[in-house]
Amino acid sequence: MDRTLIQEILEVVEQAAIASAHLTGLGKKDEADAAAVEAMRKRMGLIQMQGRIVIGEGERDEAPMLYIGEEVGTGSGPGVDFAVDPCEGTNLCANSQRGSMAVLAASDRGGLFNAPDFYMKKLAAPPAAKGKVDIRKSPTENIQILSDCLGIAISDLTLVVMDRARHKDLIAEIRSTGARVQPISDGDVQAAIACGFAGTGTHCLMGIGAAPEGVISAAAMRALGGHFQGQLVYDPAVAQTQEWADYTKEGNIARLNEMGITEVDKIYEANELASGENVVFAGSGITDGLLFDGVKFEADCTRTSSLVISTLDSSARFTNTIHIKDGAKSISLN
Ligand code: VTB
Repeated sequence: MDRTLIQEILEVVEQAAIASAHLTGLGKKDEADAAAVEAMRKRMGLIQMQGRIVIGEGERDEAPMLYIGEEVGTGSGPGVDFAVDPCEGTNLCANSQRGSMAVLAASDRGGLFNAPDFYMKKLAAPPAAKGKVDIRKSPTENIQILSDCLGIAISDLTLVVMDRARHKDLIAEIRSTGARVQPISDGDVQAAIACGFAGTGTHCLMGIGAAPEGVISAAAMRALGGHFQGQLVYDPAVAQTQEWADYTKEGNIARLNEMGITEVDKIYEANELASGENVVFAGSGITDGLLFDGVKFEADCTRTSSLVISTLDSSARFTNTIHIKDGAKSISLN
């Protein structure tokens, strides 16, 4: 991978965000996702690379585009692996709520963990707490460590947790320490990455979300120098999700084993989930969020706000782009 890829990847997420944004607030989450997928794939097709989807919309027989194993790009050039989530937070997008975005992570061939479509227990924290907090420790211990590392009183710490039945005890424990909980309905990728920057008001992400998106969060946090750990969740009693109503713990372990994951309780560090020599994260807002705004449609242009974090040049670029319409007459500065 080289630096020219940064600009290309930015355009990929911008195009996906614009496509989904046409459908925000219409209650059509599948359509919003499909539009983002199509736009992302189309723009990826123009990049001089031998691209490959390692995390995408699902297996080949269940997803027409951006399926796992799909080759993307022109077919010549560097080998690049992608983990994509063209519309992260589809419910947020469908309901025009804050925090949906088009995201992806890219790395050199073999540089992203091929996460199964399972759940993942996650811990994200700022760079100052990297390697100090630990997913093996209790939430109470980690909150004390966070407070010490950040120099912020426990009562001033805000921890983001997805608002799910499975987190009832976690939320109660966090509150018992005196720290604040910000429950979110969806979108733990944005919450994880927000921990990587000071001033976002988000100091930590704890709890269980989707595993594939954990790889995207890990790539961003590795490039930022923040803390991220993940551990696969295979017990339906822990995940407490309707989707696993007919699954058993033993069956899930067998599924993981079939995929080659035998150490099912392994704790993955950010640099194991995103292990390539270089990693790039890119996200573009569909709706407004913590890190950047969503797409704005105007008479003469469309505006996008995005973030690309890259180890290629150790940068985090916040970018506002004006996409000019044919015959535009007046484009305001902002
Ligand atoms: C979603 C989504 C998150 O995890 O909720 C999902 O909003 C899985 O959790 O951003 P549920 O099945 O309980 O909804 C994420 O996709 C990412 O980890």
